[in-house]
Amino acid sequence: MVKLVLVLGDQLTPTLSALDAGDPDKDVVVMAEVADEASYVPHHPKKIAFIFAAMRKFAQKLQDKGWTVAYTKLDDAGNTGSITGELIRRAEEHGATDILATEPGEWRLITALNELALPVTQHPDTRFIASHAEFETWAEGRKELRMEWFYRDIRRKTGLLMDGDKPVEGKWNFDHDNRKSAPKSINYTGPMQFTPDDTVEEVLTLVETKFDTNFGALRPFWFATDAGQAQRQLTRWITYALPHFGDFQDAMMNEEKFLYHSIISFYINAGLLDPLEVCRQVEQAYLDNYAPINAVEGFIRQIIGWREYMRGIYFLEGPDYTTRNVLGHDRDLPAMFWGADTKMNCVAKTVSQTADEAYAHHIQRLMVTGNFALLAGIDPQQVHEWYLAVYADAYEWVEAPNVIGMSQWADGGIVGSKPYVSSGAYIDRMSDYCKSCAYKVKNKTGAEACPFNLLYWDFLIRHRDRFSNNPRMGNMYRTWDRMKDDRKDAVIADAQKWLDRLDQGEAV
Ligand code: FAD
Ligand code: DLZ
Ligand code: SF4
Repeated sequence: MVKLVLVLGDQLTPTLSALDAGDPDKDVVVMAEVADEASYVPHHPKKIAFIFAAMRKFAQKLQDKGWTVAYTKLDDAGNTGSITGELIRRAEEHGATDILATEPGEWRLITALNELALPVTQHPDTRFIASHAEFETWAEGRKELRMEWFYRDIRRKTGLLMDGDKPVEGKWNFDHDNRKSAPKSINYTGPMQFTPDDTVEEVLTLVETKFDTNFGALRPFWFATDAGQAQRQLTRWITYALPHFGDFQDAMMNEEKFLYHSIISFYINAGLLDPLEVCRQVEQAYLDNYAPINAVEGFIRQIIGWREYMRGIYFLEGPDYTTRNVLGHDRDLPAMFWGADTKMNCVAKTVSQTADEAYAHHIQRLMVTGNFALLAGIDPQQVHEWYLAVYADAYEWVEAPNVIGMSQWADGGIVGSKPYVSSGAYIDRMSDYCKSCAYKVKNKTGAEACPFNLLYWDFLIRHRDRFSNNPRMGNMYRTWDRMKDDRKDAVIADAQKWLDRLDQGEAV
């Protein structure tokens, strides 16, 4: 009996569990570009183009290997517009009665597949290092789910950077060495840029026609769209940038979008690169004495630590995770997130590079746009939908814990023991943004004061009851308490004035 094998746009991996469970001689692979997936948030055009182009190339690869692939293009006549609709249509067409799937990375689709009229077997996504059961076992009975402890278990499990049962060089974490501020210049020209071939060009024309009002620039389009190209980017990065990755991991620069970052999250998350294999290649650079331990450990921790941990949290916490709003924030996301004018140089730079590339690095996401949204009290669900839309690596399983948890503290501290908030001083220390900003980072009050300086205190005071007993935040409150009353009054009044202008739609 014929079965359908569903392959989603972020499941472009030859060893996918659903493909392993199918029979290339009998079964039919279903892949579909559908309106529902392309519009559940207004995805960045580069993200849509990347996924469609990579899907088309992956479908061709499967065909070359002997699979029958029922591929639906977005503008095909008969396209039902949803994954479930396409499964039903293809089941009728091929007389299939069963569907094999790999568990999607979003509750919405998991539920839709569970509710389908046809029987669907959802196989575990074995591209991750920790299974749901392993994460649940690790989490069980713990008071706090701190990533660092989970990460150590995964180091032991994979043997990465291990010397027997001890971490190499005697330490698990070298983050202390990874906080250098912005250098004068960067000795790396960024990710490999691929000229669109005929397949990519056809997709670009389609995306241009159908998604012309979405936020972000489609062209120039330079992403890798198959596994070979993605590996070339990884090799280029290991060769030219990895040795510097650790040092400048947290730095931000006006004229540098990519610094020494790997720019492989699009590719890993879509399935073009295998996370463990990526880590093994990076570990090899350390074993060959090519890259220092702080760079290599820092990078491997992002993948086997943070990436796996975020997925664990998403599935542990369940479908309501994205709606959490422990701090009760309800301000609308301001137009500056969609490219409207702002005088805040750090926000303007982060948003404009996001519009250009569907990419911003971790610290820009966390300490510029995320920090601002949290301090200003923006509705976390709107923040979540923005991140899900604008970044080419954003799928709910990884985006939501990063945004709802790490960045907005809307989950009440499951991901972060304290909120990631800072005044302008942090941004000034880690970037060259403040030098060319209309605001003055040294000013703590007044019309020219950096808004981060005002909003930082406003946030801490608004949430004093919740945070003043947090041992990691006591210093902040002690600093506030030592300030003169007239200074405190000025900070809070100026913060309110600034927020009022934001609410009135002024280009603040
Ligand atoms: P590098 O800086 O070179 O890091 C290497 C790799 O580590 C990344 O490719 C990624 O696979 C992994 N990684 C690093 N940090 C994280 C993390 N916190 N969570 C998961 N993986 C991580 N990452 C996504 O993949 N998708 C998202 O939707 C996403 N949303 C984010 C939202 C916020 C508010 C924040 C603070 C972070 C978010 N991240 C997300 C994590 C991180 O910003 C990106 O993984 C990283 O910027 C991708 O760029 P890179 O490949 O150059 O990464
Ligand atoms: C993100 C995305 C987009 C834009 N389009 C499609 C699509 O047309 N077809 C498809 O199979 N997948 C797409 N995706 C990826 C899915 O949204 C993703 O599989 C789920 O969000 C689960 O992670
Ligand atoms: Fe951002 Fe404030 Fe610096 Fe301006 S002064 S770039 S708003 S941190």
